[in-house]
Amino acid sequence: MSQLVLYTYWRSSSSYRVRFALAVKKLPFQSIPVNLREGEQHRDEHRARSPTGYVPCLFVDGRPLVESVAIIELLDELYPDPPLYPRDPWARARVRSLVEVINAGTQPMQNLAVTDRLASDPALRKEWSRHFNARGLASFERLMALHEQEGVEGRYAYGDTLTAADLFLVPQMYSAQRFGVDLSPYPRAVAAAEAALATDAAQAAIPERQPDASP
Ligand SMILES: N[C@@H](CCC(=O)N[C@@H](CS)C(=O)NCC(=O)O)C(=O)O
Repeated sequence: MSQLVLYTYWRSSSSYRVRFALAVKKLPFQSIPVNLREGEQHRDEHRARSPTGYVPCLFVDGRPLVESVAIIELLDELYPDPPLYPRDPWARARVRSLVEVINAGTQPMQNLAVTDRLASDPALRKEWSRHFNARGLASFERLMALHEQEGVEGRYAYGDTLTAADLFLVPQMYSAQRFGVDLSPYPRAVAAAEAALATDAAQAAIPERQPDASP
């Protein structure tokens, strides 16, 4: 088994995705916190391991990798059981589109790098993040409805097995709640996130259970 070291921040939704993946695959890892509130992500020593200056960054046997999608795909290839993507090409692509709605279309808008540039007023920052979280969840909900029309059924984001789509949805739902998004227009996404959150893997990954969590 590889030695896994995760540079992470408890409230980082992208780190949450990777912790969730590691837990689904029952992979033990060492967790090293990078305090984003204190700007530790901007230090040279962090940039040396994470060229983007972001978390998460996962070291696998001493080799660093950034970007949660790439990290999760690598873990899925190194440790295929249980799989995080379906085998069928269309189902796989459907899961990837759910992943990208969050990864590319939602989370980047709430990132500190964006909101720090936008405004210092906390209320304005919160309203901005709330807007883009709601917009992203609306897309996710509509995609789930489309998949339903194609016959996809089950308690999770795509069918009855946890997939990468759940690993992205659960942390985004956590962010949406933090930003005070009204979740009532997104019943499919809410139900899927609740089902995924009830799993042991998600419970192990939740922000408040991480060693660096603070009030
Ligand atoms: N696309 C990247 C996003 C990583 C990212 O945005 N990380 C945030 C925390 S969730 C971060 O480190 N932000 C620090 C900053 O903006 O300064 C991924 O999926 O890993």
